[in-house]
Amino acid sequence: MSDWQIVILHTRRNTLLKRAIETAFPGRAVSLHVPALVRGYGRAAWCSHEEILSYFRRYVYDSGIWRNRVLTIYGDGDLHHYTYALSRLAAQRRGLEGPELNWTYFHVDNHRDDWGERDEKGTTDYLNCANFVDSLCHHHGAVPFMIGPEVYPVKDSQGYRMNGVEIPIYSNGFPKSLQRSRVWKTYKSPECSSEGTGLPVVDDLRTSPTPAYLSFDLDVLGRNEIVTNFCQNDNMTVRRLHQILSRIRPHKRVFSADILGFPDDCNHPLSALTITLLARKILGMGTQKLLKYHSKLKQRQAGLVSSGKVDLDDRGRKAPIEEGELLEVLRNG
Ligand SMILES: [Mn+2]
Repeated sequence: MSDWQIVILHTRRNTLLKRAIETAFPGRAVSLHVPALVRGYGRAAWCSHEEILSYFRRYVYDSGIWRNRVLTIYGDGDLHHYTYALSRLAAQRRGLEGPELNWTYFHVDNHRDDWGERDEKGTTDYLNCANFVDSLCHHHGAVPFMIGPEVYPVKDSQGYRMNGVEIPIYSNGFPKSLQRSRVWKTYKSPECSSEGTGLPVVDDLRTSPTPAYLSFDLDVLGRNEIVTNFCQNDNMTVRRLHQILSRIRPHKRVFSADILGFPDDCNHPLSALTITLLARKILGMGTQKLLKYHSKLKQRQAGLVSSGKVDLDDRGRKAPIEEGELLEVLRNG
């Protein structure tokens, strides 16, 4: 736990998330105000691979901080392709480089983010939040491990093919043993969905590379747990994510991680608590006490929903606690 550092990238001054994380992790969190991340939204949403890397090398990377394991917490779901640079910086620092396929990239997300239009070599010129995962694997030598509801039997059983390189795809909803079975080899439909909450199979965790980077897009969680700016997976709770992490941890050496998906202009203290709980689990800290409190708040919220006072589809919805109460609880651990 001691060699983890938290870096918060925020695009507005003094966000709820910044206040919550700095309170929950005193002395361990560094905040970086990076308004340029969303400057000219259209441009930020589509960047070349080199633009993203050089931006992060220049404005985000700090050789002192990145000597440690880094948990980066940043921005809303439209920015997920920044993980392309964050995972690269962390992997490079540990001498993990492409094209050896020597580390595992865990993509924990309600969406796969590996759908883009590609040229005949299988590569793409620009990155955005929906198309970066296969580029990340191809350029940085990572093997993808998908945690979430989206399963693509044909694509998954073939793996990524880019520039003649084949990269296997692992998934909690579609283990390798199933991918190899005759039923699936002849399965023609490109897409099917799972609940997304299955524990990854031990055999898959053993055969994928041991060094691992974790990326959590918070839309993998249900609307009871958190507010995001994308459609969410109501089957998933933060408690279940903890179980999935407990399954992964004995088989992997996690070298860094990121969490994103909570919009910077969102004021929803229950969401900040959910993120804190996920961060504590990633850092290997205890979570029982806060989980109990979290459950209590979700019950309170369910009451507000059933009486019609709160609508879970409303992104500006009221939380079952005020920020002051949350910070007090976080301060006391
Ligand atoms: Mn995503």
